[in-house]
Amino acid sequence: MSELDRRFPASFLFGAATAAYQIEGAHDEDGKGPSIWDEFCRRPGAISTGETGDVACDHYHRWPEDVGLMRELGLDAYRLSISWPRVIPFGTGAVNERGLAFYERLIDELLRAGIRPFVTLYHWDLPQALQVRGGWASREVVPAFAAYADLIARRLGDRVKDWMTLNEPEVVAYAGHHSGVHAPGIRDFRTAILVSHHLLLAHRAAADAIRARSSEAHVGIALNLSPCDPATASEADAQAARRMDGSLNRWFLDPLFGRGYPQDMAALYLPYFVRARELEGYDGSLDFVGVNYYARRVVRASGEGPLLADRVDPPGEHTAIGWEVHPDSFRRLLVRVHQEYHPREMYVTENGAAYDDVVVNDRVDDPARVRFLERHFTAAAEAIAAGVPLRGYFIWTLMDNFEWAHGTSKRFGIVHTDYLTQRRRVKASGEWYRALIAAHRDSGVEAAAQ
Ligand code: IFM
Repeated sequence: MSELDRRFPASFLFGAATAAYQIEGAHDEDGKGPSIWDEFCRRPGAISTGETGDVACDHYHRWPEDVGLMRELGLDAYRLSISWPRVIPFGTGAVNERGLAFYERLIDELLRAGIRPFVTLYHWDLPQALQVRGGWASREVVPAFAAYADLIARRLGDRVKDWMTLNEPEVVAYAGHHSGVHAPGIRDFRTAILVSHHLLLAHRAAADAIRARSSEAHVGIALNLSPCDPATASEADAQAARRMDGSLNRWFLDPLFGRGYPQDMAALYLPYFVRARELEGYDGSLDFVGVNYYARRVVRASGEGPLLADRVDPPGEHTAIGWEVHPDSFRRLLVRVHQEYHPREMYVTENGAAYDDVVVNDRVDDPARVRFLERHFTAAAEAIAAGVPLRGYFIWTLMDNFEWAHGTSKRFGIVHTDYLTQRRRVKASGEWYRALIAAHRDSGVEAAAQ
């Protein structure tokens, strides 16, 4: 472990993350309403394996065992999301008490196990009833999200202190409304831009609602961020990389840190409608920024698409989902967010890798994932040494789960899920993580004793 544990401060939180639709299953149980993913998965061809998340990891029924696993791994914190249609089946109006009770039980059990819950309000499962009314493309979604946030903060805010409003608004906007590879499967760039704007407004409204209910709340957001590098030394590629950076990173970071939309991007998007003035005076007032990092983007100029920029697949090492392994970009990204935006606190809210894991003699050996994690934790430690206020790190993901358009074909877990039996097996990477966390605890104890 090369003393990796000693490179994190004593208070550092080692966690793992999941999302409701990817693990819970029980898609229509106990009064839950349908979400856009329940609907999307039923469209022929939407999911490469033809699966749905109807059962996923059956976490809705197996949560005591799953909290037991977290305890066994020694996690300090667990990032989960709440399914909006499980607690408000039609998105607005009547509350489903049985759905809320599920999250109350889960959170109580986490706290009993000494695991700090970090709760995401929106990890992509919009109530289908809201989609019928226009979904994120409709302004109506903003007060609806604020009312949902108010309900959750009122009912769970005595026990949950750490909140993320949205997971990866960029993916919600573009995968959901431009490429259409995610629910609701819309393919229209203008809609995607409008959705990104509503997401930012909804973030702010929800943050205000949470803070109004709980003075101790610590509110952030989880953003998918990546350095964007030009494919060649040409000026055209440098500019294309800058546009990609504007769309992926700055379009969200700048407004959240009170700077409004980046001017270069607002000018580029003008033909597609930007209500930039609505963000005047906007300050996302984040207590922390959550960074979801998987890979950098390598970009070249192109004659097509609104950004006139294409992603290039660089040579080198890749994971089973085809993403480049590039830990130094992770360090660069963390340092950049700190130096350019000065967030009070930062968390890695997701980082991890998909590999084609197999069970052999009842064990899952995943040396490539262990190596991936070692290199990325090392990059995070280097960022901390450079002054980044990084407070915790959530591995994506606790257990193999429903990987959206890839179904269950991509395994990111540090715990293996056998989807036929629902048996969980801690992988070698899970054992590696358990050892890292235990060593970190011991080194903290030693430091305190000195
Ligand atoms: O599984 C997803 C997660 O829901 C959001 N961030 C990326 C992960 C891997 O694709």
